[in-house]
Amino acid sequence: MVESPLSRLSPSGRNHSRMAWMLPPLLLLFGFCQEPASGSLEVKNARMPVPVHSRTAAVYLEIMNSRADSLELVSLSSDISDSAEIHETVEEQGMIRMKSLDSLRILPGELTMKPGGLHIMLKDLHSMPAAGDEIGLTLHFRNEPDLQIQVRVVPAAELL
Ligand SMILES: [Cu+2]
Repeated sequence: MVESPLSRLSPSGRNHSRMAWMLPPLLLLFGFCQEPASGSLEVKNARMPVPVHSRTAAVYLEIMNSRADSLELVSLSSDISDSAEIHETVEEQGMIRMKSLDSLRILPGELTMKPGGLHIMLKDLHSMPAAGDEIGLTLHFRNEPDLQIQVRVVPAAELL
């Protein structure tokens, strides 16, 4: 990789305060942003109840869409599983079950994923996270750059 001024502005180089004034123009120039919140999209309160087995784990979060149009979440990838799906909880003939969605349209405003509703489901975990851990999750959108977030692992009782 070519050594450029940008490489010295990585998040680890926080003591380069002398160069901080250069950051906004550079971000504009390269259309580049490493923060989990871009101007048009913010994810808050991402959490995962401690999984009880390695087959599945649920993730709940809030997405704030500040764009004028809707966002479309098309897929996810996590650092503890190969498979991550968008799930919806539905009631069919008196039975509660989960349905996998191909994509999720997020209207302008706030969308809340919560137990008994929309959620993200990780399958076949490579490792079993414990309360206090953080796992990495990347959200892929059709019409917005990828968003990388950290998900807090919390005791299941915290979600009730
Ligand atoms: Cu599910």
